[in-house]
Amino acid sequence: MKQNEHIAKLSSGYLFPEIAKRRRAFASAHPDARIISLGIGNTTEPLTPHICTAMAQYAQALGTKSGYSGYGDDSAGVMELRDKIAQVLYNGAVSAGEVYISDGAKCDVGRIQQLFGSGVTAVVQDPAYPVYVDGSVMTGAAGGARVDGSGYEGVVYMPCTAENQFFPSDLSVIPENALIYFCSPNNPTGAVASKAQLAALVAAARAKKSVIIFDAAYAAYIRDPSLPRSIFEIDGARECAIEINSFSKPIGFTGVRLGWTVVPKELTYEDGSSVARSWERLTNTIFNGASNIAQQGGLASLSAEGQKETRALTDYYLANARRIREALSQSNFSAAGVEVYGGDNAPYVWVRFPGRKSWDIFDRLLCECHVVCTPGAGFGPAGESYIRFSAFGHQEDVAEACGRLARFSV
Ligand code: PGU
Repeated sequence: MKQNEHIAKLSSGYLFPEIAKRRRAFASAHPDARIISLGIGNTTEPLTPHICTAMAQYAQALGTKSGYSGYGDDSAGVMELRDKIAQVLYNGAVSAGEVYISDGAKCDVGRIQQLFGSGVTAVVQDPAYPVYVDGSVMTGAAGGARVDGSGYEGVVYMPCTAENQFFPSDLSVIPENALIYFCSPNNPTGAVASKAQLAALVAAARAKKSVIIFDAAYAAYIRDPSLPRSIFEIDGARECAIEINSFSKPIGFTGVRLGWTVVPKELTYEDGSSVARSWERLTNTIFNGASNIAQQGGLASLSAEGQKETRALTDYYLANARRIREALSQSNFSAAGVEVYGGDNAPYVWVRFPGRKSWDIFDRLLCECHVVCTPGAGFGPAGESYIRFSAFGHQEDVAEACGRLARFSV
C-alpha cells in the first residue's frame, strides 16, 4: 500500500502536538517545574449549570423507552437547534434549513475541503489556523512541496501583519476558482475585520467566482457592537460564502464537540447547481450527525439563561486576555520594542518580538518562565517573530504566568 501522496507532502507534524512534545520533553527533564500552558486554545472552565443540566437530563432520559433516540433522520442535526441558531445567532439572516449541525468546526473544514476537492486553489490569511493549509495540502488542493519559511507551493498567502492592521493589503491576488479561508475574530492575531473590510472581501470573491470559507469560531468574543459577527451581515455574501462555527469556545464544548456550518441556498457552482445539495450528499454519506446529548447542550445555550452563561464565560476568558496584554505591555517588554495586539474582541494575544525567531522566544519562555505559548511561525511565514498567547486558562494560573512574565528579561 502506498502512502497518500498528498499527505506525504506535509513536512512536519501538526502544530499543537509538536508543541505538546516539546513541553513533555522539558517537563521530564525538569520534573519540579510547574508549567502553565497558554499555548493551545483549549477551554479550562467547567460547563455552566443550565447547559450542563440540560445535557444530564437528556442523557438520563436516553435510558428510558420514551426518551431514547438513535440516528437522526439525516446528518444535519435536530431542527429545533438549527432553528434556534438561525434565530438567536443570525437574527433570521439565515434559515434553519441552511444551518447544518456538526461535531465541530475543525471537522467541517476537513469535509468542506473534501467537498471542493483537489481542483481549487487555497487562499489564506498569513498567519492562519493551520488546518486550512494542512488540510488543503492533504486533499491535493494545494500544490506542492513546502518551501521553508515561505509556506507551501500552490497556496496563496495574504500577509496580515501589524503593517496592514492584520487585513490583506491586496485582495487582487485572489485567483479564480479559489477557496478563500478567512477567520474573524482571527486566530492567531486576535484582529476582527470591520464591515467595510468584509464587504471588500465579498466583492473580491464574487469578482473571481471564488468561495469564502468564513470561520467565525470566536464570534462570541466580540464586544465592539460595530464589528460583524457573521459574514452574512454583508450584502452579497449569500452568493459566495460558507460560514463555519463552533460551540467550543463560547460554552467550553472543546471536549463535548458541537459546531455548525451555514451553506446558503444562493450558493451555486459555476454550472448553477446547488452547493448545499452536494454538501448534504457528502455529509449524509460520511457523517452520522453530532451527538444528540451535545445538541441538547447547544440548544440550552441559546435560551436566555444559556446566553447569560455564555456571556459570563467568555467575559472570564477576555479578562485573562486583558491581564496578559497588560503583562506584556510592561517595561521589560516595551523597552525591547515588543508590540502587543489582539485580546480585546478575541481570546488570543498576538505579540511581536522584532528581530527574534518565534521558536526561540517559545523555547526561552518555556525554559525561563515555564510558560507555554504558540510560536507564530507555526501559523505561516508571516507569523515569524510573533508568538500567540491563549487566554484560555484558570484565572489564577494566568495571574501566576503574568507574574513570571514580569520577571522575564527580553
Ligand atoms: N476554527 C478556529 C479558527 C480555531 O482556532 C479552532 C480551534 C477551531 C476552528 C476548532 O473548532 P472545533 O469546533 O473545536 O473543532 N483552535 C485551537 C485548537 C487547536 C486545534 O487544532 O483545533 C487553537 O489553539 O488554535
